[in-house]
Amino acid sequence: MSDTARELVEAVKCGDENKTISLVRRMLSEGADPYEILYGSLLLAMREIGDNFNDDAVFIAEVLNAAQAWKKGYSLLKSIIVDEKTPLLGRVVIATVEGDVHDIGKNLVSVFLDAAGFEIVDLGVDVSADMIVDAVREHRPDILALSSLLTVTMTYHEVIIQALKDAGLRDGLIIFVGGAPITREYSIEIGADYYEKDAASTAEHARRLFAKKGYG
Ligand code: B12
Repeated sequence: MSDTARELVEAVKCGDENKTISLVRRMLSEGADPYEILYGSLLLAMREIGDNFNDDAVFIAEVLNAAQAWKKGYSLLKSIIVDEKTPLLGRVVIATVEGDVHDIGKNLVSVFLDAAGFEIVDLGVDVSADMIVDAVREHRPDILALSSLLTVTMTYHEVIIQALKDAGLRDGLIIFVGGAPITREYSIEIGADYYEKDAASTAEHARRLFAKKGYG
């Protein structure tokens, strides 16, 4: 890893937004690959601070500051990654489920789906089943992508799927679920269509589904 890449990891972990922005800008101007910056520094920083948090080495406030810095860096990369667009494959409604405010993973899934050629309707975090039913009715997405990071909120995916069935909106809708506590077995149990473990594999899977339909 280069000195600048390591410096960026530390800047994110310290929650230093200005330094994060200037280092990302510098790396881009020096020709670094945006995906390398994303995975090699920004996500590594969040993994490291997550591990520190798990080991009680940092407080939640520090994680939150790091997440803010992460967002700043990521917003600079997003426009570049998403600029490399392919033709529109379909529409995705995405949300973090009710009771859960974790959005770093969800945002990453959005960016990758966007870059793969999907139109994204992002409902944000802490989204209720009613809000999702309304959004599906309004936007008629091809894919609904649901995220949760807490074991107490992962059960809410099932509530959403039931609400969609009750509203007569489940048929024809492809539902992806994901987030750290979710497993493939759980996704099957609750009647979702697919589970994916990360943003890149989600985008690749979705792209393949739609390419098969002749859109890709
Ligand atoms: C950052 C963070 C926070 C930040 C969130 C900031 C933000 N804007 O997101 C803040 C400080 C707000 C926070 C708060 C809390 N947190 Co927190 N947080 C984390 C932390 C450190 C990192 C999570 C993260 O962003 N990971 C990086 C991203 C990129 O990974 P990811 O989310 O897993 O996403 C990837 C995949 O899962 C997948 N994916 C994600 N979504 C989707 C969706 C679909 C459809 C698909 C297909 C795939 C997919 O693709 C993503 C990208 O590759 C984790 C610990 C850890 N090591 O993971 C704890 C963690 C998730 N938090 C935890 C807890 C307990 C909390 C709090 C309850 C703490 C508290 N006492 O207040 C609150 C909950 C608030 C709430 N109501 O939601 C626990 C959860 C434990 C559990 N099993 O339930 C964890 C695991 C820490 C721990 N070990 O205790 N947290």
